[in-house]
Amino acid sequence: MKLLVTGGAGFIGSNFIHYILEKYSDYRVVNLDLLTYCGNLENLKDVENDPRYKFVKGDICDVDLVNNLVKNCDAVIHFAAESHVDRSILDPGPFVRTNVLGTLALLNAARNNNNKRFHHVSTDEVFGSLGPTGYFNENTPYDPGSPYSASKAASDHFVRAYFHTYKLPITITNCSNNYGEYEFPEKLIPLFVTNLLEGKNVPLYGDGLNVRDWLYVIDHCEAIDVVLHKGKIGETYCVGGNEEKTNLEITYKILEILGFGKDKIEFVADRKGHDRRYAIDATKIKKELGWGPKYKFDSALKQTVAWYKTHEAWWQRIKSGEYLKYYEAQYGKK
Ligand code: NAD
Ligand code: TDX
Repeated sequence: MKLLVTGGAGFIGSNFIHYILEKYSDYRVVNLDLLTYCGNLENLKDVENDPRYKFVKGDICDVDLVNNLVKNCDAVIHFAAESHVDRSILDPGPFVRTNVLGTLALLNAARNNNNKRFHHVSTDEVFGSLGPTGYFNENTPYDPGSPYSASKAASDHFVRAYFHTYKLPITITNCSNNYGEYEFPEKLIPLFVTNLLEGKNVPLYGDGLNVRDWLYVIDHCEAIDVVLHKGKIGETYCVGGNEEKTNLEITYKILEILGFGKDKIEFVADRKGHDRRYAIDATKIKKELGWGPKYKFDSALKQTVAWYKTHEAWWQRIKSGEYLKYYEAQYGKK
């Protein structure tokens, strides 16, 4: 099988490419990535010479390019996105462009090339915010709160509309917060870990009591694999780790692993429109496809923290703003 993976140089996409190449010796992967600020080919250094893997630098909004790439693949696994909520609050424009128009360009390419199989990677944030009880499931109405989640919700609607209208063979996964290796250090866990390793404080928004459900990235990759191969066409699957934690709890765990005290916590102004709680009921994917998370939060968090400790050069290059120079030296001018 030949997969077109979009956004494969990002956090989840690079983990997915490693996962697929390790699991399926006869699969080929083409990675289409624009290498925006968070796309990083260093994440894929160990597969760059693998004859089953090919990197194409390009934009998912480039209609001709995506048409050619989609034509030559069996399935599209669509990760590429602007993914950071705080950036979407500062400037929603790029989120609409990539997440909505880019998805549309890929859908049209899939439709124009014999209705190619299309898997769309989405988020639980499209459902909005929960109160202290209850869970999101596949029937929860969409109620996105941030420009990021609004753009992801719009892309989900287009994907579903292409199934309804054109019978494009799609599936969608709506997943909770991922953590693990290669996550860009602007998100909660890698930001806090690397700040502490640099001797800095950790900026906790508001009262620190917002709740997220956390899933180790390899469990997410496995869920996508299962849906790609066994999922029912036209269906959505909610994916979660059943590991609800407040941000304060996560912070305490990271402080403990790294041997720091609570004095490192700096309560800062809250995120605008900060969703209070996300939680996923993943019964459908468990019952219908037999998927469930294999990793436990405490041990996988320790493993993740250990990775950041041993990969200081990786995140230092990003955090010191050296990444662009590094990239150009390694791979030529952008
Ligand atoms: P990321 O920000 O780490 O990576 C995104 C990748 O997309 C980068 O490599 C970037 O260069 C690329 N990209 C951006 N714009 C592009 C464009 N126009 N053309 C081609 N490539 C482009 O994101 P991530 O955390 O790996 O998330 C991947 C997907 O999973 C996203 O669709 C996101 O909405 C979804 N998701 C993420 C999480 C999470 O916790 N991180 C949870 C659920 C769903
Ligand atoms: O500095 C911080 N301080 C803080 O308190 C940051 C960066 C975050 N937070 C809080 C905000 C959230 O309640 O931590 C929580 C997690 O924040 P992020 O890591 O920014 O993730 P979130 O906004 O929950 O979104 C993530 O999960 C769902 C991904 O970025 C999305 O792409 C995905 O769809």
